[in-house]
Amino acid sequence: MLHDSHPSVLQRNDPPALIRAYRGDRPAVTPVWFMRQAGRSLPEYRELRVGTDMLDACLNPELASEITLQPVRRHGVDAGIFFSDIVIPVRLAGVDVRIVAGRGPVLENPVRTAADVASLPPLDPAALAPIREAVALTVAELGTTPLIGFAGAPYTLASYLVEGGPSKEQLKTRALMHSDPDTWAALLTWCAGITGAFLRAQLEAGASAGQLFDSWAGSLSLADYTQHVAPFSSLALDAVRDLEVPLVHFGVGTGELLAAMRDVGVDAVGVDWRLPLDEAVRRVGQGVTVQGNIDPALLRAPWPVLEAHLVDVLERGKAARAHVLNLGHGVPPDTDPTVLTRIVEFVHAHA
Ligand code: 1CP
Repeated sequence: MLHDSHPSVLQRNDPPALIRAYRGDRPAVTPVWFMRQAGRSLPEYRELRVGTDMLDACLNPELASEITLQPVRRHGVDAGIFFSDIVIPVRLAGVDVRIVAGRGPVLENPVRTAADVASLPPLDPAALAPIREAVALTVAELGTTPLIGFAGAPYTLASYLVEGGPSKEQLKTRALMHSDPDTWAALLTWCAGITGAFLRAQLEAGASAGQLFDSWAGSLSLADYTQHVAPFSSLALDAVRDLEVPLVHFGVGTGELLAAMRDVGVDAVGVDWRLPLDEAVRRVGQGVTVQGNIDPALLRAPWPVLEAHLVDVLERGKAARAHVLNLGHGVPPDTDPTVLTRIVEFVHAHA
């Protein structure tokens, strides 16, 4: 019967290694994928993107789907990650945000006052149609390889809205959190709503897992994170909990926050390169899977140096209930993609 061979049915009966690992059932071979595996490290990506604005590429279903598939074909990774951006739901709500090459998301009018927050527009669910279409196209092509959907966590999204662009320490954002807690709560509630809807659209269209990127949460104290940020990350994930797909929570420099990030209610936590995985496991316990944490800097080291690092990461990952190998942050744009393929081959051969 046709519907018996649909990928989601196959996955329910015999889940792929990645989904098993996220759920805590350690597969024989460690699954591997790379944050930012789609993108500028691939010549085929650079070629496809010529003449197309970043956010326009994300909203073109055929293009977004093809870019998502490129690294899966090339590297044989255990998952695709949907090609999009955390600011896509901001743009789809009608906020003027652009991605400036070499810089990142930039807003014409930053959101800083109670009046700015009150005038943020709602996200019309119909606007998510290109996302649903791109995911459906991609899942159909991927067959049994799972697709990971993702969204930005409310704090990281809010930091772009308040700062107006990329920022190292998010000073204005963290000042607003303390100076005007009501405006802060309204802003993070808006972010949670749009980002939760963006993630839900991907999961409903066929993505098999969801990753919440709180990339810049590492600049927060544990107290600020717990009080002013975590409740809104949890709210964003409430939008998808009924779908019962595995959820992953990642940030950079979040060693001190890992247990609090786990407590938002996820199946796996992503760990950057600063904290050895066995120490991360000591902090989060056996109730979650860990994901990480190759140092992206070592992608340019001679292979024997990188191989020794890989072995170390794989061995430390054995402290966890299950481990998904990834980088500690995204693939740097100037990475030699053949190194990524070699990592996948090595991890798949390493029991
Ligand atoms: O022209 C280009 O190629 C633009 C570069 C680029 C790409 C390829 C941007 C701009 N976004 C993306 C795609 C993207 N963004 C993906 C694709 C899927 C994949 O991983 O292969 C994902 C998951 C994101 C998510 C994203 N966007 C995050 C969270 C992940 C992370 O790296 O921490 C963040 C913080 C953004 C904002 C953003 N978008 C783009 C850039 C350069 C940035 C970061 C800017 C900054 O440092 O503040």
